[in-house]
Amino acid sequence: MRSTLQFGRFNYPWRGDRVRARVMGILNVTPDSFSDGGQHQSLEFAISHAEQMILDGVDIIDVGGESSRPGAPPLPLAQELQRVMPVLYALRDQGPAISVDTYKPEVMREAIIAGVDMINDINGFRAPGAIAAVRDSDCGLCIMHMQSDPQHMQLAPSYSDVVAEVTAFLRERIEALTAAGIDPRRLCIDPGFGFGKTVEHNYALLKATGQLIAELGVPLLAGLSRKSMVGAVTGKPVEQRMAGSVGGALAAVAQGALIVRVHDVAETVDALKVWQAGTNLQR
Ligand code: 7PJ
Repeated sequence: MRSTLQFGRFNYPWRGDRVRARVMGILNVTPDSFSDGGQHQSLEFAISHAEQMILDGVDIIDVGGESSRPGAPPLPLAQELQRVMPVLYALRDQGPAISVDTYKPEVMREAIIAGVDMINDINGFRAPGAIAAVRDSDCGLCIMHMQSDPQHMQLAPSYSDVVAEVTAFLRERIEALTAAGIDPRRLCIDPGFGFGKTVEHNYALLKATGQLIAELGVPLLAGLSRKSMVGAVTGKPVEQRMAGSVGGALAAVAQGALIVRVHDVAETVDALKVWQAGTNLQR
């Protein structure tokens, strides 16, 4: 039975009665978004944000240097390394698991040297060299589905059956990774909310959480924090989507998601604690 997710220094049961849903906190290291003080200031800001997430009870910190919001241009390799690597080294021994959000094989290799526990690839390890970069490590691998690429994905998302197509994509990537000799216990899957999907596609996938897990036999990570699918239902702008995002995280966990990727760590941790105390989660 493959009933634990094994990644880096960590081991999470994801089937049976010892399951506890985990919170992945989003740490964006993108200087443009909050400061004009350049490299040093963005490092300081990232570290203090991470320290707060640790106080708030985060399980995994997901460090990303490239904005993958719709229409965003790609970030050159050297800049991504410059942003992300100092943060990975600074956070490696602070307690939580460390993940890096990247689709570049060169960043994956450097991050593995720095000792990250997980690589979170919005591109599903499709880049040439991505599988080779991660094969001989023990880090976890989050395989996300994306239609098209960040610059074009929201122009005209189109599926004849979104759940079937995302399932088939994830199955193919699981097979590609395991065919290269990668232990399936290192893998988790992610339907990729907002990545080449309309609001209807996103909710069809959220409702299919249990089906994706059952069909693919791999734990699932759900990332819908502050996304437009939350705004579409609540009518709220991005800065007022916290409660809606917590509701979405609970909907995913109720259907068997193991990890939720969120901006609002404290609120999500509290919601999951009460959720867990008030339910008998059996999967
Ligand atoms: C996701 C991600 C997601 C995973 C981003 C944002 C956009 N990685 N990276 N899943 N989203 N695995 O956070 O709004 O949904 S960047």
